[in-house]
Amino acid sequence: MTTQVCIIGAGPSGLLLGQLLHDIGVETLILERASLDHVLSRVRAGVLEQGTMRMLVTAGIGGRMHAQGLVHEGFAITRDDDIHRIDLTGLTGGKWVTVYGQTEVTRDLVDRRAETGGVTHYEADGVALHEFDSVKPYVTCRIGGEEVRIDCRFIAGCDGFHGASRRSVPEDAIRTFEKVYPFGWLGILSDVPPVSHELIYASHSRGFALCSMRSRSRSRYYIQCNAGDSIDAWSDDRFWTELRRRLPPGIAESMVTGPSFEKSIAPLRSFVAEPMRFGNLFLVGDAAHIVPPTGAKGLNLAASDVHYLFEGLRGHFLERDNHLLDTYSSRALDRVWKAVRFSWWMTTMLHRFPDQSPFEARIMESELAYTLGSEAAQTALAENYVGLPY
Ligand code: FAS
Ligand code: PHB
Repeated sequence: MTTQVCIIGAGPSGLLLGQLLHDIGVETLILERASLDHVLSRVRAGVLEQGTMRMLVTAGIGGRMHAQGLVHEGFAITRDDDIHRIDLTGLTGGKWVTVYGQTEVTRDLVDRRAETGGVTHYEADGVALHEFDSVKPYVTCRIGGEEVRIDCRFIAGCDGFHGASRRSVPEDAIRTFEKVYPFGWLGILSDVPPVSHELIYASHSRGFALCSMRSRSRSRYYIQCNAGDSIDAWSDDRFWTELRRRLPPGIAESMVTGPSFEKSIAPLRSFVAEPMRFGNLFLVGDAAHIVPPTGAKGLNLAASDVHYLFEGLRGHFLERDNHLLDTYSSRALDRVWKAVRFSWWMTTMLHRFPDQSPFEARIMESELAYTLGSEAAQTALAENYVGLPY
């Protein structure tokens, strides 16, 4: 088989890049390790920046997103029993975010690729990348039990944190930066109306909590839990009781609870791999970086990586100009590190760290108190939350 760009991974990065390239006549082939059902069963991000929305509209999937997505012009931060609203739109000169689940984004991209004739091989086993430091890279894998070789001009590693792409790079060619947080997020989905029409980020002496949603009838809630926690230790009743204890009484009392139909624990880490290009292999999205979900940046960073790489590949294939391809890594990393900083800052300010010294705990309490009392600090928070420019 041959193609122009072989994309490893059919998550949001791979599907969005594949669609944008397909729409300008660049041939792509996507290799995905999991089944389509498994990819569509994943519950992850919930908040889209306007830049991400623009990319998705360009890729032809604006319809359902605009019909079902919820525009959010602010969110609340609670500090024990106090409630503070962060006026995103007022502080950023009119910007907002949209609540529309990553599961739906993935479903829309899968449907769009099928409609427009793009090829994705699911359950592709043993994907291996070869000679990406040459002008004739190729990928091998097993599809339906048969060994397959795909010759291509470029490889886009869109296969997430645990994928094959970053691991294919020689150790001496890549530098990684990592911080693992001493806690996780226990999240549930439940078909009950959200407790508030906007998100609530709760900082509490018992730990962090987040009240989010997927629609006006489907809630997404998270609580900070121990890094080694198991969902078996968390019945629905125990979850609801703990969530309510971390919220101001007025909010807790008005919360509608019900059975969860999804429950999972996500570990939290900050991670960046530099550079994001190795010859004709480009790392995109979670394959290159991970952020704690506090700042809702993971999916949105994947979208800005795709923006930079798509621009570079369009220059190469349509204008015979490699400048934007050659600057992909530096342009993407500049925005990545700013989002990594913001996600680390918001996580550190809102969570309780078991290993924190009393001095550090006071400093973080003071960071939150200053932020909630300063329009300048809230403006900085808001401009990062709605998304820095590409
Ligand atoms: P993805 O990991 O989504 O997709 C990579 C794809 O590559 C997957 O389909 C995988 O099966 C495939 N793959 C892996 N190895 C392969 C191989 N060897 N061969 C072929 N295919 C392979 N972000 C937020 O903003 N908010 C959140 O609340 C949030 N919650 C999250 C919860 C969890 C448990 C995780 C893991 C992430 C969460 N994220 C969140 C971040 C998440 O949304 C990512 O940023 C987003 O999925 C990035 O998309 P991709 O880069 O496409 O990577
Ligand atoms: C979500 O709805 O899943 C969500 C929202 C905001 C975050 C993280 C996750 O910061």
